[in-house]
Amino acid sequence: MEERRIVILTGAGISKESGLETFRDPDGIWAQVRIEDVATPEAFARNPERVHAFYNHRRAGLQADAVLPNAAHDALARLERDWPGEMLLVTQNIDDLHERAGSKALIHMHGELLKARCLACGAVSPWHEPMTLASLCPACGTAGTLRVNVVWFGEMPMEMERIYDALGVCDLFVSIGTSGNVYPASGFVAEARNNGRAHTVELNLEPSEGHSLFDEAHYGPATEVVPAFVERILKDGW
Ligand code: BJW
Repeated sequence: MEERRIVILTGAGISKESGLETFRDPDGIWAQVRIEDVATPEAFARNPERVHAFYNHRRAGLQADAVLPNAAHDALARLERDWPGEMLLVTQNIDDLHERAGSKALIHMHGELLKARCLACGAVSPWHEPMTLASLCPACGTAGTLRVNVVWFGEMPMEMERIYDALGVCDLFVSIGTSGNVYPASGFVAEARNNGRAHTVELNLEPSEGHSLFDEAHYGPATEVVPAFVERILKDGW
């Protein structure tokens, strides 16, 4: 059991109880704004102020005092610390709650809200303030060339080679708090199954799009089901 490898995928549901909105729940972000207005390269080219405003609002929300890692983020950080084998945490979330909880082996496949990318020089820099068309790139000093460092529809998610390598050799794949609507993350469970040895587990509030592909599932709030699952894995494995 000691050498066994774990890959965990998280989505917006894990941060819901920290006070951040999901996307596709009835009260979620996509019920308030249209994807094509804020989350595509075409939207940014057409109306950068609108896209900046959308992410400025979410960036301020993420930095509110009340938004903190919850028991599910804490449990995954503990699993990484205490698991004797390898563990990779892949998050679709652009918040920083996993790192604030202490996770280290972490990939933000859809980018990070608290970073800016310069379209002139390519530099990625920490960014905590509102972003405007007058903002200067901290690396090259150019004005008007910054965008939030996230992955919009039609763009390639980050570090895909490293993710597929880990899925190809993992013994346990756990999907947490994601609806399974967005490719390529929605295909990770099939990729893990195809390696011929992975046990696949879904932890979510409700069955996701791909629920039938999981060997095991536990439904409930992340702050309850994730700590309980981590406790069991550390004690008894799977
Ligand atoms: C709880 C809970 C609690 C609630 N406890 N659980 C047809 C046309 C055009 C494009 C496509 C197409 N078909 C496929 C595509 C590709 C497209 C895609 O998938 N579109 C679909 C919508 C159809 N994908 C892409 O374009 C991606 N790129 C790509 O494919 O490149 C090509 C390529 C890649 C790899 C290999 C080869 C080629 C890029 C996708 C970028 C997604 N970007 C966003 C925005 C990021 C920045 C931002 O945050 O603003 O990422 S969209 C949004 O969805 C965000 C999320 O990360 C992502 C996933 O959402 P998530 O996390 O699943 O949230 P929800 O709300 O959907 O679900 C929450 C779940 O939690 C629910 O199940 C709840 O029940 C649960 N929950 N409370 C536990 N307390």
